Amino acid sequence: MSYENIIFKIEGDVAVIRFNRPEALNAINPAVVEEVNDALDKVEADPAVRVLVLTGEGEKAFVAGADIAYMVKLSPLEGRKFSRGGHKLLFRLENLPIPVIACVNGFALGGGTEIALACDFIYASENAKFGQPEINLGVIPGFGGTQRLARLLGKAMAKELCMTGVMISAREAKEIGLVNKVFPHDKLWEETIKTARLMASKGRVSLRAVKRCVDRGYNVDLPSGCYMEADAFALCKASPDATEGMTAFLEKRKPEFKGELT
Ligand code: CO8
Repeated sequence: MSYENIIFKIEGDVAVIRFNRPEALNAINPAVVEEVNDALDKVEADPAVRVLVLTGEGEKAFVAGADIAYMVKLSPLEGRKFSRGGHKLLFRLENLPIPVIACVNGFALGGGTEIALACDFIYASENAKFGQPEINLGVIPGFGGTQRLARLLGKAMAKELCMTGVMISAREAKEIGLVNKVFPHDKLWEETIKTARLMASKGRVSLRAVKRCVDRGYNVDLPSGCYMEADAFALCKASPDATEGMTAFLEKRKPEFKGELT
């Protein structure tokens, strides 16, 4: 499939999806959803890819939300279908076996904040803006925002963001725990790639185990989560990467992880 709405590149062990509709501030429509799904097929099929980064093309936006010109024409049932397509894509992103970083280079509004929320963590530039402005359009978030915001930030903060529709700065987003790190705009990409490459140098099996344990363990009680962690620890121990990592430490050298289970 050739892409018109995203730019997809694999740069060594890091794959990059760039939302690419700068004329509409990278707003999402079904064509974007279809192209991102296709790019995820390629990411999943390539064992050399260790980390995925999502970002926006252009200086102004990561994603300024769902495409309002598209949404205005939808019937209620078509709206539901669009929302479910977004949910499916974001579950897929969340469940990828590799880490996903949202590199938020500008506006991340509505669906833009929701996409970033489905990534493992968010790095943002100083001029990034987050928010759920759907209430200003007479609707509500439709790509999981009411759910993921409440789980990440607590119910009260999720309600305030979704009920006021106000935009918050990257600094405010960091203060409330939405964003991990904020960088000067011209340093954001370099810093994101540095972290992506650092994670890519780790064992694939253990990266996957961390992601699964944190995500799956989050919604269960602590003893069940710890039980899951012990099983995942054993799985990592079955991987040659565990032998390599510990032997390398004892031999005072850098480990070389193969990312295989047997
Ligand atoms: N959809 C379509 N076009 C957009 C969008 C969008 N979300 N955002 C910006 N654009 C377009 C503008 O219309 C404009 O186009 P043109 O040049 O042809 O007039 C161009 O991008 C540039 O935008 P502005 O001139 O408005 O740029 P400003 O710098 O003045 O403002 C803002 C930037 C503040 C980001 C402003 O564009 C804005 O408020 N955009 C809308 C943000 C928004 O409300 N997002 C939420 C959308 S709803 C949503 O995401 C719901 C997700 C789930 C839906 C599923 C259920 C169906």
